[in-house]
Amino acid sequence: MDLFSTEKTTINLPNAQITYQPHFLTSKQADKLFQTLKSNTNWRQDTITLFGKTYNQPRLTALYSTIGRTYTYSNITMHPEPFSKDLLKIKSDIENSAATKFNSVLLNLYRDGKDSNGWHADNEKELGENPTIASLSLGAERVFHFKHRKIKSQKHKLTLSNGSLLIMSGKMQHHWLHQIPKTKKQIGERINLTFRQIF
Ligand SMILES: O=C(O)CCC(=O)C(=O)O
Ligand SMILES: [Mn+2]
Repeated sequence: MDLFSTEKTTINLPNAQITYQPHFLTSKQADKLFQTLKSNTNWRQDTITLFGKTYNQPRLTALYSTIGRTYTYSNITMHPEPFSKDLLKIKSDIENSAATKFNSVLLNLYRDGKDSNGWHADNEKELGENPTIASLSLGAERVFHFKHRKIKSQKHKLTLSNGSLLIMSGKMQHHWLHQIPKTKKQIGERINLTFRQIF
């Protein structure tokens, strides 16, 4: 059975590479995985502290890993859970497509347009020198923004559709920042999975 569309766009950027596959999963497969992950994930509400004030992070998260070690980003320490059967299956499909192995996945649940993910790079030292990050999107479309840290003309947007797979590689996490901004549009929930190799 032909499960995956091979339509794939490669975007060569200064100091980075992105590939985008809009229909990595069919919309039916993506809807089903969304429902499974929405119900079966132990979603956490983390807090962030900025200038001594504590706020709820504007999304819910969960971390799964084949290694038990904690993972810290933006001063948040996450305790991974073991991979579920559904997540192992999608991990293996993505590894085949990306020709890379992953041992961890961070899940984000954006409940509506008010949920977001601010400018950052996936550059924690546990991810190694030039990490390949594979990002699967399920549910509502959101706009992914990315900008070069130094070349101000290098600023781009990509709408991430239901069932799409975005792969960031090369030196992207050194030289670029990315974000999912809030939107005033009335939109539904979205789950994003970023597969990573944590050393
Ligand atoms: O939701 C997305 O598409 C991006 C998520 C992300 O950048 C992250 O979790 O590091
Ligand atoms: Mn990121």
